Amino acid sequence: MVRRGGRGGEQNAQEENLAKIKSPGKFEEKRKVTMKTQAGSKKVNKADIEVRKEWIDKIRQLPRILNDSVKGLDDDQLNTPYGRGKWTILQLVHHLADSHMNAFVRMKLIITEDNPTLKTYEQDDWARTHEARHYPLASSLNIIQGLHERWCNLLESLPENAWKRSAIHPESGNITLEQLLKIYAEHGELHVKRILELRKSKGW
Ligand code: NI
Repeated sequence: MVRRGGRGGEQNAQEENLAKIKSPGKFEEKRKVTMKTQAGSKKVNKADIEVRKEWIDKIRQLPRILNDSVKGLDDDQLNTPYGRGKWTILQLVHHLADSHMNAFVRMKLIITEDNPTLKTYEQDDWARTHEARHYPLASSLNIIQGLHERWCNLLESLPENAWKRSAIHPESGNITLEQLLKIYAEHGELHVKRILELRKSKGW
C-alpha cells in the first residue's frame, strides 16, 4: 500500500474509498455461467464463485479502508455521532469489532456443526457499555486487522458444498453461510461509508 503524505493525500484516499463503496460490484450483473466441479457430476454456478470472491475481497479490504477512514481524527471528532441519536465514530469502530467477532464465531459454528442455532445479542447495548463509548479505537482496529485475515483464510479454504450449510437465526429464520457472507461483506462497508460521509459533511 502506498503511504500518502499530508491531509490532501488522505482526503483523496477517503474519496477513492467512498467512490468504491458506492459503485456497484460484479454481483449486481450476475452472469449465468456454469462449470463442472472437480467431481464432475454436480454443476456449480461460476457466477456464484465470482460473487463470493468479491464478497471475500470486501472482507479482506475492510481493515485498510477502515484505518484510512479514521486517520487523523482527534478525540472530539471520534466522539462525534454520525447523526442525531446515532453512534459516535468510536462506537462504530468498536461495533465493527464486536459484530465481526460474532460473525466469525457464527460462521465457524455453521461450518463445524449441523444447523446450529445462532446466538443473538443486543448490539445497541453492546455499543453503550463504558469501554465501547470511551476506550481508544486502536484495540478494535487491531482486532479487525487480525480477525479479517483469519476470516478470509477460513472462507477461502471452504469446499463448494460448505456455502449452502445453514443455521437457525432466532429472529430471521434459516440462513446459509453464503447469505451471512454477503451480509457481513456489506456491513463493514456500510459503516465505513457512514464515517467517510460524516467527514465529508464536516470538511474533516
Ligand atoms: Ni452495524
